[in-house]
Amino acid sequence: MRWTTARFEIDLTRPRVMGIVNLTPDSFSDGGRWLEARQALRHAEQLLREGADILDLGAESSRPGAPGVPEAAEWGRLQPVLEELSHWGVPLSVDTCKPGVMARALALGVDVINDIQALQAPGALAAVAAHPRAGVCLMHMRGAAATMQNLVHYDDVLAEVRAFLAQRVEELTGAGVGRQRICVDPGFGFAKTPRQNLELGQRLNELHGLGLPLLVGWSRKSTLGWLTGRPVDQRLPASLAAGLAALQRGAHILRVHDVAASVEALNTWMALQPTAGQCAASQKT
Ligand code: HH2
Repeated sequence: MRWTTARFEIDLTRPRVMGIVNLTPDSFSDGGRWLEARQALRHAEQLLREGADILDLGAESSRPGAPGVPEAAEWGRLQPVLEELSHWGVPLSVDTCKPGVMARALALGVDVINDIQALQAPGALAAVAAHPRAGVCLMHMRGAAATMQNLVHYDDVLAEVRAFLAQRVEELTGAGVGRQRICVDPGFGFAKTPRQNLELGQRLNELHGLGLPLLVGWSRKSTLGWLTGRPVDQRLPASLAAGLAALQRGAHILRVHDVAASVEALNTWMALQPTAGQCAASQKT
Protein backbone atom coordinates (compact mmCIF):
# COMPACT_ATOMS: atom_id res chain seq x y z
CA MET A 1 0.00 0.00 0.00
CA ARG A 2 1.17 3.54 -0.78
CA TRP A 3 0.06 6.95 0.50
CA THR A 4 0.25 9.85 -1.93
CA THR A 5 1.25 13.11 -0.23
CA ALA A 6 2.25 16.47 -1.68
CA ARG A 7 5.94 15.68 -2.28
CA PHE A 8 6.30 12.03 -1.29
CA GLU A 9 4.77 8.67 -2.18
CA ILE A 10 5.00 6.97 1.20
CA ASP A 11 5.55 3.21 0.91
CA LEU A 12 3.46 1.52 3.58
CA THR A 13 4.45 -2.05 2.84
CA ARG A 14 6.65 -1.40 5.89
CA PRO A 15 5.00 0.30 8.91
CA ARG A 16 6.07 3.91 9.43
CA VAL A 17 6.72 6.06 12.49
CA MET A 18 5.29 9.57 12.68
CA GLY A 19 7.18 11.67 15.25
CA ILE A 20 5.23 14.31 17.15
CA VAL A 21 6.54 17.88 17.38
CA ASN A 22 4.20 19.85 19.65
CA LEU A 23 4.59 23.64 19.39
CA THR A 24 2.18 24.20 22.25
CA PRO A 25 2.47 25.48 25.81
CA ASP A 26 -0.22 23.04 27.02
CA SER A 27 -0.03 19.65 25.26
CA PHE A 28 -0.96 16.87 27.60
CA SER A 29 2.46 15.25 27.82
CA ASP A 30 5.10 17.70 26.58
CA GLY A 31 3.44 21.13 26.49
CA GLY A 32 5.84 24.08 26.52
CA ARG A 33 9.01 22.15 25.85
CA TRP A 34 9.27 22.89 22.14
CA LEU A 35 7.45 26.22 21.98
CA GLU A 36 10.40 28.21 20.85
CA ALA A 37 11.13 27.65 17.16
CA ARG A 38 14.80 26.81 17.55
CA GLN A 39 14.02 24.24 20.22
CA ALA A 40 11.33 22.77 17.99
CA LEU A 41 13.79 22.41 15.12
CA ARG A 42 16.31 20.73 17.40
CA HIS A 43 13.60 18.36 18.55
CA ALA A 44 12.60 17.65 14.93
CA GLU A 45 16.24 16.94 14.04
CA GLN A 46 16.51 14.55 16.97
CA LEU A 47 13.34 12.67 15.96
CA LEU A 48 14.67 12.26 12.41
CA ARG A 49 17.99 10.97 13.75
CA GLU A 50 16.03 8.47 15.82
CA GLY A 51 14.30 7.18 12.69
CA ALA A 52 11.04 9.10 12.29
CA ASP A 53 9.62 8.69 8.77
CA ILE A 54 7.18 11.61 9.03
CA LEU A 55 7.08 14.65 11.34
CA ASP A 56 3.69 15.81 12.65
CA LEU A 57 3.65 19.42 13.84
CA GLY A 58 0.84 20.71 16.03
CA ALA A 59 0.35 24.17 17.50
CA GLU A 60 -2.98 23.71 19.25
CA SER A 61 -3.50 21.16 22.01
CA SER A 62 -6.45 18.81 21.64
CA ARG A 63 -6.33 17.44 25.19
CA PRO A 64 -9.77 17.32 26.87
CA GLY A 65 -10.74 20.83 27.96
CA ALA A 66 -7.87 22.60 26.15
CA PRO A 67 -8.66 26.24 25.32
CA GLY A 68 -8.77 27.03 21.60
CA VAL A 69 -5.91 28.95 19.98
CA PRO A 70 -6.72 31.83 17.59
CA GLU A 71 -5.69 31.18 13.99
CA ALA A 72 -3.04 33.92 13.95
CA ALA A 73 -1.37 32.52 17.06
CA GLU A 74 -1.48 28.95 15.76
CA TRP A 75 0.08 30.01 12.45
CA GLY A 76 2.59 32.22 14.27
CA ARG A 77 3.89 29.15 16.11
CA LEU A 78 3.98 26.97 12.99
CA GLN A 79 5.31 29.34 10.34
CA PRO A 80 8.98 29.75 11.36
CA VAL A 81 9.35 26.04 12.01
CA LEU A 82 7.67 24.98 8.76
CA GLU A 83 9.63 27.49 6.71
CA GLU A 84 12.83 25.82 7.85
CA LEU A 85 11.60 22.23 7.83
CA SER A 86 10.23 22.52 4.30
CA HIS A 87 13.88 22.51 3.10
CA TRP A 88 14.83 19.34 4.94
CA GLY A 89 13.40 16.91 2.38
CA VAL A 90 11.31 14.94 4.88
CA PRO A 91 7.57 14.25 4.90
CA LEU A 92 5.80 16.93 6.96
CA SER A 93 2.33 16.74 8.44
CA VAL A 94 0.48 19.57 10.17
CA ASP A 95 -2.02 18.73 12.90
CA THR A 96 -4.72 21.38 12.59
CA CYS A 97 -8.49 21.81 12.27
CA LYS A 98 -8.39 25.32 10.84
CA PRO A 99 -8.83 25.79 7.09
CA GLY A 100 -6.73 28.99 7.11
CA VAL A 101 -3.81 27.19 8.73
CA MET A 102 -4.22 24.25 6.33
CA ALA A 103 -4.10 26.55 3.29
CA ARG A 104 -0.99 28.38 4.51
CA ALA A 105 0.79 25.18 5.48
CA LEU A 106 0.03 23.56 2.12
CA ALA A 107 1.24 26.69 0.32
CA LEU A 108 4.54 26.30 2.19
CA GLY A 109 4.89 22.76 0.83
CA VAL A 110 3.61 20.67 3.72
CA ASP A 111 2.80 17.10 2.63
CA VAL A 112 -0.10 16.06 4.87
CA ILE A 113 -2.92 17.69 6.80
CA ASN A 114 -3.71 15.71 9.94
CA ASP A 115 -7.14 16.80 11.12
CA ILE A 116 -8.65 15.39 14.31
CA GLN A 117 -11.97 16.86 13.06
CA ALA A 118 -11.69 14.98 9.72
CA LEU A 119 -12.04 18.17 7.61
CA GLN A 120 -15.51 18.95 8.98
CA ALA A 121 -14.87 22.67 9.64
CA PRO A 122 -16.38 24.85 6.91
CA GLY A 123 -13.70 25.40 4.25
CA ALA A 124 -11.38 22.62 5.45
CA LEU A 125 -12.26 20.16 2.71
CA ALA A 126 -11.89 22.88 0.06
CA ALA A 127 -8.46 23.88 1.44
CA VAL A 128 -7.18 20.31 1.03
CA ALA A 129 -8.99 19.64 -2.25
CA ALA A 130 -7.37 22.77 -3.73
CA HIS A 131 -4.04 20.92 -3.72
CA PRO A 132 -3.81 18.15 -6.29
CA ARG A 133 -1.61 15.83 -4.19
CA ALA A 134 -1.72 16.83 -0.52
CA GLY A 135 -2.24 13.86 1.78
CA VAL A 136 -4.79 13.92 4.58
CA CYS A 137 -5.34 11.99 7.79
CA LEU A 138 -9.00 11.82 8.85
CA MET A 139 -9.46 11.08 12.55
CA HIS A 140 -12.67 10.13 14.34
CA MET A 141 -13.87 12.22 17.24
CA ARG A 142 -17.08 13.83 18.44
CA GLY A 143 -17.57 17.44 19.51
CA ALA A 144 -14.51 19.52 20.35
CA ALA A 145 -11.76 19.31 22.97
CA ALA A 146 -14.00 21.04 25.51
CA THR A 147 -16.97 18.71 25.05
CA MET A 148 -15.72 15.41 23.71
CA GLN A 149 -15.52 13.47 26.97
CA ASN A 150 -19.29 13.93 27.44
CA LEU A 151 -20.01 12.41 24.03
CA VAL A 152 -19.18 8.79 24.72
CA HIS A 153 -22.41 6.88 24.13
CA TYR A 154 -22.00 4.29 21.36
CA ASP A 155 -24.06 1.15 20.63
CA ASP A 156 -21.07 -0.32 18.81
CA VAL A 157 -17.99 1.88 18.99
CA LEU A 158 -16.09 0.17 16.17
CA ALA A 159 -19.06 0.17 13.79
CA GLU A 160 -19.79 3.84 14.50
CA VAL A 161 -16.18 4.92 14.04
CA ARG A 162 -15.99 2.93 10.80
CA ALA A 163 -19.26 4.40 9.48
CA PHE A 164 -18.10 7.93 10.31
CA LEU A 165 -14.77 7.45 8.55
CA ALA A 166 -16.45 5.85 5.52
CA GLN A 167 -18.83 8.79 5.25
CA ARG A 168 -15.99 11.31 5.49
CA VAL A 169 -14.00 9.42 2.83
CA GLU A 170 -17.04 9.50 0.53
CA GLU A 171 -17.37 13.24 1.05
CA LEU A 172 -13.67 13.80 0.27
CA THR A 173 -13.67 11.67 -2.86
CA GLY A 174 -16.84 13.47 -3.98
CA ALA A 175 -14.92 16.75 -3.67
CA GLY A 176 -12.07 15.40 -5.80
CA VAL A 177 -9.62 14.16 -3.15
CA GLY A 178 -8.48 10.78 -4.48
CA ARG A 179 -8.52 7.77 -2.13
CA GLN A 180 -4.75 7.36 -2.60
CA ARG A 181 -4.33 10.63 -0.63
CA ILE A 182 -6.40 9.57 2.39
CA CYS A 183 -5.36 7.87 5.62
CA VAL A 184 -7.77 7.13 8.51
CA ASP A 185 -7.42 7.04 12.29
CA PRO A 186 -9.90 5.74 14.92
CA GLY A 187 -8.88 8.55 17.30
CA PHE A 188 -7.84 6.81 20.49
CA GLY A 189 -8.72 9.00 23.46
CA PHE A 190 -11.08 11.30 21.57
CA ALA A 191 -14.71 11.09 22.78
CA LYS A 192 -14.15 7.54 24.03
CA THR A 193 -13.93 5.94 27.45
CA PRO A 194 -10.90 3.78 28.32
CA ARG A 195 -12.94 0.63 27.72
CA GLN A 196 -14.10 1.91 24.34
CA ASN A 197 -10.49 2.72 23.40
CA LEU A 198 -9.47 -0.82 24.31
CA GLU A 199 -12.32 -2.30 22.30
CA LEU A 200 -11.30 -0.21 19.30
CA GLY A 201 -7.73 -1.43 19.68
CA GLN A 202 -8.86 -5.06 19.95
CA ARG A 203 -11.00 -4.76 16.81
CA LEU A 204 -8.74 -2.44 14.81
CA ASN A 205 -8.53 -4.96 11.96
CA GLU A 206 -12.24 -4.32 11.27
CA LEU A 207 -11.25 -0.94 9.82
CA HIS A 208 -9.36 -2.60 6.97
CA GLY A 209 -12.60 -2.87 5.02
CA LEU A 210 -12.15 0.82 4.24
CA GLY A 211 -9.13 -0.16 2.12
CA LEU A 212 -7.06 2.80 3.33
CA PRO A 213 -3.86 3.32 5.32
CA LEU A 214 -4.48 3.19 9.05
CA LEU A 215 -2.72 5.57 11.47
CA VAL A 216 -2.92 5.12 15.25
CA GLY A 217 -2.02 7.42 18.11
CA TRP A 218 -1.69 5.51 21.37
CA SER A 219 1.40 7.35 22.59
CA ARG A 220 1.18 8.25 26.31
CA LYS A 221 -2.64 8.41 26.15
CA SER A 222 -4.70 8.46 29.34
CA THR A 223 -6.25 5.05 28.64
CA LEU A 224 -2.74 3.65 29.11
CA GLY A 225 -2.58 5.48 32.44
CA TRP A 226 -5.96 4.00 33.37
CA LEU A 227 -4.68 0.56 32.45
CA THR A 228 -1.29 0.74 34.20
CA GLY A 229 -1.78 3.34 36.93
CA ARG A 230 1.19 5.28 35.49
CA PRO A 231 1.44 9.06 35.11
CA VAL A 232 1.95 10.48 31.63
CA ASP A 233 5.77 10.47 31.79
CA GLN A 234 5.87 6.77 32.68
CA ARG A 235 3.74 5.35 29.89
CA LEU A 236 6.45 4.34 27.43
CA PRO A 237 6.21 0.56 27.99
CA ALA A 238 2.43 0.69 27.63
CA SER A 239 2.71 2.96 24.56
CA LEU A 240 5.11 0.52 22.87
CA ALA A 241 2.90 -2.46 23.67
CA ALA A 242 -0.20 -0.66 22.37
CA GLY A 243 1.65 0.33 19.20
CA LEU A 244 2.78 -3.24 18.56
CA ALA A 245 -0.73 -4.56 19.18
CA ALA A 246 -1.93 -2.06 16.55
CA LEU A 247 0.73 -3.28 14.09
CA GLN A 248 -0.42 -6.84 14.74
CA ARG A 249 -3.89 -5.77 13.62
CA GLY A 250 -2.53 -4.12 10.50
CA ALA A 251 -1.86 -0.46 11.42
CA HIS A 252 0.41 1.25 8.89
CA ILE A 253 1.60 4.33 10.81
CA LEU A 254 2.33 4.86 14.52
CA ARG A 255 2.06 8.48 15.72
CA VAL A 256 4.47 8.67 18.67
CA HIS A 257 6.37 10.99 21.02
CA ASP A 258 9.16 8.47 21.75
CA VAL A 259 10.62 7.80 18.32
CA ALA A 260 13.85 5.95 19.20
CA ALA A 261 12.09 3.41 21.40
CA SER A 262 9.25 3.01 18.93
CA VAL A 263 11.59 2.39 15.99
CA GLU A 264 13.49 -0.20 18.03
CA ALA A 265 10.26 -1.95 19.02
CA LEU A 266 8.96 -1.80 15.45
CA ASN A 267 12.17 -3.22 13.98
CA THR A 268 12.18 -6.05 16.51
CA TRP A 269 8.53 -6.81 15.80
CA MET A 270 9.24 -6.81 12.06
CA ALA A 271 12.22 -9.15 12.44
CA LEU A 272 9.94 -11.59 14.25
CA GLN A 273 7.28 -11.69 11.53
CA PRO A 274 7.19 -15.06 9.76
CA THR A 275 7.92 -13.37 6.41
CA ALA A 276 11.07 -11.65 7.78
CA GLY A 277 13.16 -14.79 8.33
CA GLN A 278 15.82 -14.19 5.70
CA CYS A 279 16.07 -10.49 6.29
CA ALA A 280 16.66 -10.95 10.04
CA ALA A 281 19.23 -13.68 9.41
CA SER A 282 21.18 -11.53 6.96
CA GLN A 283 21.22 -8.58 9.35
CA LYS A 284 22.82 -10.74 12.01
CA THR A 285 26.05 -11.41 10.10
N1 HH2 B 1 -3.68 12.56 19.13
C1 HH2 B 1 -3.34 13.81 19.53
C2 HH2 B 1 -3.23 14.85 18.61
N2 HH2 B 1 -3.40 14.62 17.29
N3 HH2 B 1 -3.85 13.13 15.51
C3 HH2 B 1 -4.15 11.92 15.07
N4 HH2 B 1 -4.31 11.66 13.77
N5 HH2 B 1 -4.31 10.85 15.96
C4 HH2 B 1 -4.16 11.01 17.30
O1 HH2 B 1 -4.34 10.03 18.05
C5 HH2 B 1 -3.85 12.32 17.79
C6 HH2 B 1 -3.70 13.38 16.85
C7 HH2 B 1 -3.08 14.06 20.98
O2 HH2 B 1 -1.70 13.91 21.27
P1 HH2 B 1 -0.67 15.14 21.40
O3 HH2 B 1 -0.50 15.81 20.07
O4 HH2 B 1 0.60 14.70 22.01
O5 HH2 B 1 -1.34 16.07 22.47
P2 HH2 B 1 -2.05 17.47 22.36
O6 HH2 B 1 -3.23 17.32 21.45
O7 HH2 B 1 -2.44 17.76 23.78
O8 HH2 B 1 -1.07 18.44 21.77
